[in-house]
Amino acid sequence: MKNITVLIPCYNEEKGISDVIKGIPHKKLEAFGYKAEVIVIDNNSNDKTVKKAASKGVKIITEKKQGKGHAVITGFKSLPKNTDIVIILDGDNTYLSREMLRMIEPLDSKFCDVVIGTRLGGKVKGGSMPTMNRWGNWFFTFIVRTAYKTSVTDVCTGYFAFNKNVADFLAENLESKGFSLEMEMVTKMARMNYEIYSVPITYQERRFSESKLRPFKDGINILKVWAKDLRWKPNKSRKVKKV
Ligand SMILES: Nc1nc2c(ncn2[C@@H]2O[C@H](COP(=O)(O)OP(=O)(O)OP(=O)(O)O)[C@@H](O)[C@H]2O)c(=O)[nH]1
Ligand SMILES: [Mg+2]
Repeated sequence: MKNITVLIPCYNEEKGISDVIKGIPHKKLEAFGYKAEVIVIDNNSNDKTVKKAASKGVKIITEKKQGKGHAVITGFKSLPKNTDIVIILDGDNTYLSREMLRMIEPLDSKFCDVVIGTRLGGKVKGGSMPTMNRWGNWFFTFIVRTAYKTSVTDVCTGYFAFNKNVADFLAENLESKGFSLEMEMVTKMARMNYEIYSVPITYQERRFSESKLRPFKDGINILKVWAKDLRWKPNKSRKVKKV
């Protein structure tokens, strides 16, 4: 049996979190030899996020420093020792936890080190991605593909699967506080020559809660990280274990 740890960063997601947790296909995963543990990383939510997650019996970690970046980095640092595969998944129920098995297969078959769930190469439902965000996502993906020579097809996605050694590398090397996290993960993983590929996923409309993304301000921060990491170099003394 291989152990999967699913990290779900949340800030005021009382309307989405239950469905995200309920949708995790434990039976199907077990049939394929995986056991999944879920960790919700809460960031000072002032709604019923924690109560709802707790009622589903998952582990909850509290991160005081606000921001998705802080939450995910804390998640990476809190992984159980026996974890083999790490999944990150947003808590707003815009990504489908039931599509998880597809995220894992390329890791299991040693096709790559990291899997990105691609919305741009998958299904973008209804009004889930406003035009400006869609343009932004295509733009960021294009500049990463050209400058970092990787084949990723959706840099700003909220659905990732990593081999544990990559998650350990990220735990030590990430600095993003907020929404530049995904850009920082992809650019640094590309700099480390980890093999990153995408599988198509569904992106559905956020139905109840508010988006925390501020397209212009966060867009600038994402671009800054892209530029900064062009000069980022891995620590030579670190031995990189790849697939
Ligand atoms: N822990 C924590 N999670 C956060 C914070 N901000 C956002 N998140 C979570 O990160 C995920 C993505 O945030 P969203 O607001 O959905 O941002 P987005 O998916 O880029 O934007 P939309 O397309 O509008 O949904 C969600 O699960 C949020 O709850 C934060 O400050 N702390
Ligand atoms: Mg979202």
